[in-house]
Amino acid sequence: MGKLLTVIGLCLVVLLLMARFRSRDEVRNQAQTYQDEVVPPGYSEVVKRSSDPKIVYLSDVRLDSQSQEIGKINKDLSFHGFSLCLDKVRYEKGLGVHANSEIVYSLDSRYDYFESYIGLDDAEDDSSGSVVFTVFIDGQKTYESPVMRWNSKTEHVKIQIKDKQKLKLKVTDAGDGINTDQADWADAKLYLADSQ
Ligand SMILES: [Ca+2]
Repeated sequence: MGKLLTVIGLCLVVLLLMARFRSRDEVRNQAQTYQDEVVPPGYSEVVKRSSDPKIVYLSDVRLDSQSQEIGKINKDLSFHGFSLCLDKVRYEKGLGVHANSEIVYSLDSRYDYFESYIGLDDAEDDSSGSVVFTVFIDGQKTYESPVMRWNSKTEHVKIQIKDKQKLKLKVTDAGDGINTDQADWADAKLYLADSQ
């Protein structure tokens, strides 16, 4: 009887160990699948999160208000929930939006610069999507992009915001409707003022 209990006990231990290793494999497989989903083939260049303490990513700060004609604004993912990708470059940080969208942040004189890379997300390649990005600082239009389509080159925006109070980011449909107007504020960030 004692031997039988020992054998049963050993079998239980083996079964528990097998289950543990299987669950680890499942987690690994899930991670691989997730990776495969979010990184399209051919995307080797990645703009990663900076470790510079002066940099604050918009996707990590509280926004004042947001509105979007369809769906929700995504943080660090495209509108459809994949990696933010512009011109075959993948960005770890940023905002995935869809026209027409508007996001407002309080600056409270805390920052020196706003910076971002912008464009129609690569998921919309060969589509009829078209958007215009606009940046307002304290109610004044400070930047407006050209009409950006799937084959437009990524635009780089860097605006001084020293002593400013409000930042508003808009993406509009370029006047032809919002069909496939999936756009990215990639690597969108603020630089803390020197006195911070
Ligand atoms: Ca459009």
